[in-house]
Amino acid sequence: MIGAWTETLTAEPDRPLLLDPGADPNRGGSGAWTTRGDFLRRTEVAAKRLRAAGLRPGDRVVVSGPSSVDLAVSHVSCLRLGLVVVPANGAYREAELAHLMADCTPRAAIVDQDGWTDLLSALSPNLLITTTDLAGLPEVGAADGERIVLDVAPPEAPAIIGYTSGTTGRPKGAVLTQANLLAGAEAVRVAWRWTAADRLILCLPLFHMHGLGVGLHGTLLAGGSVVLQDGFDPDLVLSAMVDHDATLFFGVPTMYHRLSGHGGVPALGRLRLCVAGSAPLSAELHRRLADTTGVSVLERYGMTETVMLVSNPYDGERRPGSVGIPLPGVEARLDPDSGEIQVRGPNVFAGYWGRPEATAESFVSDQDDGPAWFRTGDLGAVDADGYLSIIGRAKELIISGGFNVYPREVDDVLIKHPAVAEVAVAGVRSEEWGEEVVAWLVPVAGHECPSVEELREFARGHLAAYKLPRRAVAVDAIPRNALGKVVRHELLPPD
Ligand code: MCA
Ligand code: AMP
Repeated sequence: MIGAWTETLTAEPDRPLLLDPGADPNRGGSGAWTTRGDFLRRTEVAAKRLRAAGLRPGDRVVVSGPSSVDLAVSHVSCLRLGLVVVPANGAYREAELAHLMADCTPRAAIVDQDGWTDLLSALSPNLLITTTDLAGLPEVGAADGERIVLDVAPPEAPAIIGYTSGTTGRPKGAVLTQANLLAGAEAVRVAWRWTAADRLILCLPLFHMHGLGVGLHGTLLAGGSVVLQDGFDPDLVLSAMVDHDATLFFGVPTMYHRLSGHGGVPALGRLRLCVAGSAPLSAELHRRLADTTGVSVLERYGMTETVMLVSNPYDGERRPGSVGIPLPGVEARLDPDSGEIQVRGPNVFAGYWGRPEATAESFVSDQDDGPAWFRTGDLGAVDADGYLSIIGRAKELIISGGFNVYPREVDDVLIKHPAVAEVAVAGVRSEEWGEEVVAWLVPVAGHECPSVEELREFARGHLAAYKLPRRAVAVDAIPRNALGKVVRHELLPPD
């Protein structure tokens, strides 16, 4: 991966590459871009400082912060040194971070999140902790620097561990190799005709594959440029499209939903390509955007474990309600019995960190000696002309605004409320969020059922805010099967 980027970025070093949110003139910044040459130099210096601080190839490093050039530099410098980046959602609370830390045992953390330094050092007293400006790390003299070799991680070396709930259980670390990252970015570069002339507006967080593995890595591979925004603000997104002559926008359906209600939405029509993913884009929203802006949004399908898998075509019909056809290099099929989508290709991850059993369970092998197929946990249907639609999920998962919520993780926190005897959460359709977390509760005898506000307050210290229920429904019993397992699809949506 790294070799491919450095080759692209070495040419024409003065071309603009990244605009920091703080440098954006729309926010009072200087308008100064970080060029390709600046970025290469900064990532080289940073990688050498990380090495001088004692980090070695294969060490895990938690990286988290609002989007910024410093964050991108930190990320890429880790990859150049062969470190393994563990992106972490800034909304994580202590319990979520503790799980990640215990699971991947990082040696260092590069974090800009408020309060995380204390939290992380309490969780792991020997952890090397710094911010994305690498404050406090040793400087490296020219002679010492010469001896530090960069960009030599082999294709099979782990590069990122992305936490995701997979099909079951608590979040697991999906190990993506350097080769997986390259394959993931290369597939969309080719399919979406991504070139050095492109300019992306990127307001997706850099701790998920959508923003990181597609938005940032794709830009580095194609040699395009990117306007970084730290969060989604429709005014800033739309004005940036105009002011920076953007050509690309990538977003989750919740962002398109909010943009569709904004007076400035025709600005989307200036772009060469608008891509949606991470959750289903409703056919209705697809059509509404086409009617108001003339844009046929290109929907694609991916996963943390695989980067991108399937995409509507750049040329040809972008079919509402479908995710399209497999990307170059990706094979996809439906399991004949369950209808599960199974995939294989150079983009498919190496396995879950430290979990051989979970890894084995998530692959199926054929008799044909070809690579094993990864079980996505998504259910699909294929049209006669090969277009794939995602029609359901075999896995217990809620996707709210593009963020994954694993219901049992929420159940396990809410059940600790003293007035709750039984609880189960599930996703309910929502126009804005796609799915909304709703909690069904059986109160303890003699207690009032807690309100949703009370439940949110109770759980806020333990769960990232996007996992908190948005509605609560009191019931007499939670539907369960003969084994006592919650049957979530029998939880009836509130009116
Ligand atoms: C924020 N909140 C949410 C969500 N986001 N609640 C439910 N679902 C969410 N997704 C909470 C906030 O914590 C806050 O809670 C309240 O909602 C209001 O926040 P608001 O300002 O409206 O939200 P926002 O900050 O504008 O965020 C909405 C968002 C964001 C921009 C859509 O959720 C987002 O960036 N989503 C994209 C995530 C993503 O990149 N996913 C890709 C993963 P309170 O008021 O209680 O504090 S999937 C992936 O990577 C694969 C490979 C793929 O296919 O792409
Ligand atoms: P994550 O584990 O966060 O990478 O989420 C991956 C999951 O997001 C997939 O397994 C799908 O369930 C879902 N997903 C991604 N893109 C789409 C899409 N275009 N339509 C429907 N679901 C999607």
